[in-house]
Amino acid sequence: MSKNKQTAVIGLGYVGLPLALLIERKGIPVVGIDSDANKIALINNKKSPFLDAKIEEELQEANNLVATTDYGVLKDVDTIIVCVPTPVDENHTPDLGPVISVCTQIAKYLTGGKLVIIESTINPGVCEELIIPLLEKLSKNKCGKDFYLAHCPERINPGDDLWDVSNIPRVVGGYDEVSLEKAHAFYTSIISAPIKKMSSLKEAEAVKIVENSFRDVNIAFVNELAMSFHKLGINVVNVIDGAATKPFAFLPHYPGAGVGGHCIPVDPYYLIDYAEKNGFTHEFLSLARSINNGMPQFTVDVLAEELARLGIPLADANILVLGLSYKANIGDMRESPSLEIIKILKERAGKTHVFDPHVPELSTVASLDEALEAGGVHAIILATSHKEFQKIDPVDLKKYGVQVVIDGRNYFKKKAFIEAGIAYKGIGR
Ligand code: SAJ
Repeated sequence: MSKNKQTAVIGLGYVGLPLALLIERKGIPVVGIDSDANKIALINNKKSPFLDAKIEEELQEANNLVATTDYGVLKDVDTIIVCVPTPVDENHTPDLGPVISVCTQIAKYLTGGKLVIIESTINPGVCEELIIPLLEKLSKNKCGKDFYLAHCPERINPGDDLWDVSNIPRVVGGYDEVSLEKAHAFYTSIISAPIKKMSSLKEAEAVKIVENSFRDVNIAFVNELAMSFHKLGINVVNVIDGAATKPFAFLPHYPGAGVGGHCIPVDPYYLIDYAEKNGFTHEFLSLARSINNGMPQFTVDVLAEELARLGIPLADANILVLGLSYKANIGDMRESPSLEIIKILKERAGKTHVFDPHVPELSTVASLDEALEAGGVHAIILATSHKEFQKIDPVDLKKYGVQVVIDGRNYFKKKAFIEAGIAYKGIGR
């Protein structure tokens, strides 16, 4: 990949911005494009559009990254990387709207042998059945001749200090050999890990869906165990840790209040939907999704059970939910189980307060102390295991009248809560 060629990264979120910063660090001229003018202004002022210390730091050092809302810059680039979201709607139906609208823009500039790489997570068939026909129709150009197309599914683990865009192995598939080689050469020039060539676009599209469906079904497995062992009085976490002493053929996952994020609870639906359209019903993937989607309800049911034991109807109880984001130590609320828990509490409980130090703007109290000092909190649900919650002292909670703690991430030390006289329940322990 010659150094003086310019690259464009479209979509400057959790995937696109770290990628654009990596490309810049590798000395390849890069321009970032995003439809959100506020995000562009922040980035051009070296401010991260989302809470991420690593991104803040990298932005400070990036002197050659330009961000813009103007797709016109595409006429001067030779590699275009698409990193826009591929969400599902409230009925879990895949929404390729962002990909389609970006491709509609790209098609205006698709001359001179440009390479288009799709990083967004898409199901098998999207490149060949939607993206390439759209690009060819709108640009009146031919893939494999006037432009090239590859798929390199994003792999990012928000909040992970060890694995990041520069060292996570990737897979890549191409429309044809030239597309594949071009994309493979590009990623090999910026990533230190192996880049595996897949033998088709469909295989590359399937890899990401499969790796995340694998995680979703494994989480559903332990979530179902947790609900069963809750009845049986068996500590499921101890059992999983026991099984994990087996040095082969076991991969521990842990039960919790639900599965959130932009990947795990979303990606399986892309395969479920595409397979259904092609005559196959993924019963297992669908069942795993419904088990995981049911964990917020299970968490509130356990709360109601514990309050009832103390003679407190849930409807009369004031609840404090700790954690809004879907994952510890980041501020991302996409598909967060906390939101479902809060929705259920608003229908069934007394007053509901929320505190997440990573999402202050949506917290109803500025701190845990503020919620406790206001008095009247009967119970706490820990929905996200932020490290800030580690220092919570059950003796203090008891002093403020908290009677029940439901540990949605099995994060706290159960014994300390029981010794403080607080009714404690985890998820399956
Ligand atoms: N979760 C559980 N039990 C588990 C693991 C996760 O309930 O044992 C829940 C989490 O609380 C969270 C959700 O599942 O709500 C997703 O957690 P995650 O750790 O999978 O976090 P993500 O969504 O950031 O997943 C990313 C993904 N990366 C990509 O899609 C490229 C995923 O594939 C990675 O496996 C994951 O990071 C990772 O390994 O941490």
